Formats: sequence, structure tokens, C-alpha cells
Amino acid sequence: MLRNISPATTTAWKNLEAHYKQLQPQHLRDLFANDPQRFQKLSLQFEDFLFDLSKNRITEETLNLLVNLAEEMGVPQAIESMFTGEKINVTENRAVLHTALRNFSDPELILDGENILTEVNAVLEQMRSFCDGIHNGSITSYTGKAFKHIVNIGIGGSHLGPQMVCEALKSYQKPGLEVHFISNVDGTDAAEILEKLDAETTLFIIASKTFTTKETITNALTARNWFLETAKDEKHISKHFVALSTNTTEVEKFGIAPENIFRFWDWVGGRFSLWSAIGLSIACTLGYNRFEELLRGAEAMDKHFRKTPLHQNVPVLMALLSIWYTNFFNCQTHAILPYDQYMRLLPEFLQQLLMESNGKSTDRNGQPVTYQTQPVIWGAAGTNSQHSFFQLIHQGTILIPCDFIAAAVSNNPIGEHQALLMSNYFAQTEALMKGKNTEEVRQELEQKNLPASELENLLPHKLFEGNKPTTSIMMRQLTPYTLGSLLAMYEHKTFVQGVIWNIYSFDQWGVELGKQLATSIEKELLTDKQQPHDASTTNLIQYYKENQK
Ligand code: G6Q
Repeated sequence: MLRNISPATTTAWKNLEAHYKQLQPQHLRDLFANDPQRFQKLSLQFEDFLFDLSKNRITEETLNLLVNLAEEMGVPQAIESMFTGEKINVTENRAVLHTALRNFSDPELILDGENILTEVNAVLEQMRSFCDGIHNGSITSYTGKAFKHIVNIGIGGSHLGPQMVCEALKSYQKPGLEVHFISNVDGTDAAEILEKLDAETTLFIIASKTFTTKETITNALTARNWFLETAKDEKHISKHFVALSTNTTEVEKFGIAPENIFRFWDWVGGRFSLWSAIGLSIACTLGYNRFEELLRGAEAMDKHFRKTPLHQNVPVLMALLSIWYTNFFNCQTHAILPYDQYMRLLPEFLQQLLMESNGKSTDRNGQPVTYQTQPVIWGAAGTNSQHSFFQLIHQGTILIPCDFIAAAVSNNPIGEHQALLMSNYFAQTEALMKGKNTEEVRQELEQKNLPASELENLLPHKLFEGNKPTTSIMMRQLTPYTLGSLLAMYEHKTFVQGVIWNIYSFDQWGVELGKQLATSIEKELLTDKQQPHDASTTNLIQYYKENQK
């Protein structure tokens, strides 16, 4: 069972408050200067990964106190509860078992009297044979042609993961197949994608756990109509449309044949579902074996997370760092900065993972929390981001902890690009840590022989406070396996933060109100009906309607 107490009432929290007062004024420069072993003490290795926590505003004592907090909040027990299928998603009365989707080691995992691994393996087999069929030409279009385009239609958890992974692993893609994603209900999304395609060689994957999501069903119907303009006969739909869903009844109502349904289960949350049938677009694009490597990489991280003591446990320590900055330094945002063009969608994916999971203000007792929970997640790929928002990270007034993520070996080794990219990667975390003090700036300016008054005027603008915390995450190379491990690490970090904040991480009630209102306003927009709204909404709707005439 999850422990159900406020973290702010624990002894560890109080000790951390006292420790914060003592550590806060200290500069990272000095912490490095005073401890030659700092890197060794504050970095971890996991398989091909190096996690360097040493440029964070912590000491070994900080980590000890944070680990005490994790223990007091029952993190080890919570981890076991998740892996063993306890219904820890209490508000939806569900287990949380995305880890079962990549469990190649255990013979069984019993949930409600069933061995769920049998079902998981059956769907994986179905995915393997479908992907192989697409690649070896035994599954073809209604005219007998090989498929050239795969279009995943889904949104949120049924979109962001597959799209990010397909993009990240582009260099592993099977030749001859292109993958596309339609998600937004804005007709532009479908129009722009469909325009490029040929109905005869396009396969549509309708990805929706519930199969009731308005955006996805609308886009799926548009794709169906578009397809029928060429194919004419509805009987061809069965060769071009497959569904990934837990709701077989709704899928069949839509007209997709039962044999074209790839199932998954309610114990897989949307934002944790890329490992399930929702990953079919990944498997088709990369080939099934590559998809399995992704799962195996995640499984390796799962084992590490479940078995490693908290002190050496990467996802736990990453979560604790976030707690440290959010609840003691009062940081309100956290930047994700992949120095890898292939990983440029990672910030967007992690935005959903962390913010939808932990953007909560009610604790597990139904009471308002008295402490800050999830900070805003944002970011973009380096080096581009250096030329846009890095100014604020270096010299702005708010403190922004950053994750710098990179692979040592490039998947596109051209000339000196990788050395240039990585020199920026190293330079930024060093600069953020060290800063540049008055003495250093003065020396630099003096060498330029500026007039004294100009030097004095310029000096304060050129100061860098430094002491900006960063975590460097390096892997040998970006592969399906390492990506799997990295993503599983962030999933587990998300979970641990939720446990410590004593909130439910696996529901998302906060997205419901807008959906409800949109459903009733939609009727208003399509008919003459009017409903009472506040003055602002009424006038905005009126403006819209007038412009439709
Ligand atoms: C994720 C959320 C949400 C969900 C989408 C799509 O955790 O629940 O982003 O994935 O709303 O839902 P369907 O897959 O049911 O269409």
C-alpha cells in the first residue's frame, strides 16, 4: 500500500529545510574546489549510461537526507506495489502495469486471477507477425501493392510517445516505409498529411485506448472518407485500417474487423502506453526486432529501479533532485535539453508524462496539498536552444534546473559536427555551474583596452552568477535499447515524485472539464442553439459565428 502522509510532516523534510538553509548560500564552484572526489561521489553508471549529478546544488548529505525522505514516504514499498499489480491508481481503481509490457523475465504476473503476461505475449506475437507481413510483402494493400506510408491517428498518450520514438530512432527505420502522425482535430493536420499520400499504399493505424476520443474519431472518419474516395468499396477498409484499443466494441462499431484489432488493457495508462499495442507504428517503422530492443532497454531500467538500493537508484535520485529544487529552492520549472536532433521531441513527451501525472493539488486523502507539486517541464534541442532561451537560464532571475542529455557517438557522424555539438554540451553545463565573477569579467575587459567608464558600465551586464544546477545524462549511443532505458527512467522518476508528494500520478481528472464543455459548445456552433455563458465566452462565440457567414 502507498503510505498516506504529507511529506511536509516527516522528520526528513524538517532536516532538509535546515540543510537547505546551510547549503543554499554555497557556490558550486566552491563545492567542487573543496572536494576533489565530488564527481566520483555524485555520479552513477547504469549500463552504457553516465548520470552526472555533481553539478547539482547538493552534497552527499543532501542525498542522504533526500533518501531518508523517500524511505519515510514509503518509496520502496510503493515500487513493489506497482510492480506486483496493486491497484495503486485508486481513483480509477486500476493497477499500473506498463512494466508488464516489457517483462521478458518472469513466467507469470497474476492480476485478478489471470496471468497477464500470457496476453501481453500474445499481442506482441500478433504485432510481430503483422510487422513481418508488412515488410515481407505478405500483407499488402487492396490492390496488392506494398505499403509505403503508415499513418498513426491518435492524440495525447496515443500519439506523443510513438511520434517521439519514431523520430528519435529514425536512423534505424526500415527502408521504403514512411511514418506520419495525425493528432490535432484542427483539419489542417489531416489535410496537410493526407495531401502527400497515395490511398493505395497507405495503412492507417487508429490508436485510441478508449476509442471515444473526439479528435481521434473525427480524424479517423476523415481518413476513412479520404480512402474511400479512391478505393470506392467499403470492403477494402479491412486491408487499410487497424485499431489499437482496449475497447473492442467501439472499434467494431467503427467498422474495423476484429482481426485488425491490437488489444491492450486498462492497467496501461495513456502516457505510459508506447510499450503496448500503441507502439505498433514504431514496430512497423523500425521492424519488430527493434521494437523489442526498445522494450528490453526499458526492462533493464525496470530491474534496476526495482532492485537497486535507493542511494544508487537512478530514477529515485532523479526524482529526489526534483523534489529538492521544487520544494526547497521553490523552482517552478525544469528544462529538458537533448543535445541530439533526433531527440528533439523528448521535451514534449516528458511534458505530458510529468505534468499530466503530477500536476495535482489534491493529496491522497482528498485534501489540498500544502506544498508545491510538479514544476513546468519545457525545453528544446541544443544547440538551437542556446540561441533562443539560454540567456534566461544563465542570467535571468529564476533558477531553472536542467537535464542535459546526449549520446557520445553520433548516428550521423559527419566531419567534426559531433565534436562541435558536444563541446557546446560540455561548455554549457560548465558555464552554468561556474559563472563568471567580477574579477574575471574585469580582467577580460581590461585586455580590450576599453576606456575606464565604458568598462565599468559594461561590467555588471557581463557577470554570470553561475551556481545553476544541471544534471548531465550521457549514453554511449542512441539506440532502441538505450532510448528504452532512458524513457523508463523518466517514467519511474515521475512515479517516485508522485509518491513523495502523496498524490495520485496515474489519473488525469484535470482534462475532463474542458472536454465536457467543448461537447456542449460544439452543438452550439453547429446549430442555432444558444446556451447561457459568461459574457466573455458569449461574445467570443458570437464573433466566431459571424465570421462563418
Ligand atoms: C494520457 C491521457 C491522454 C490520452 C488521450 C487519448 O495518459 O490519458 O493523453 O492518452 O486523451 O486517449 P485515447 O487513447 O483513449 O484516445
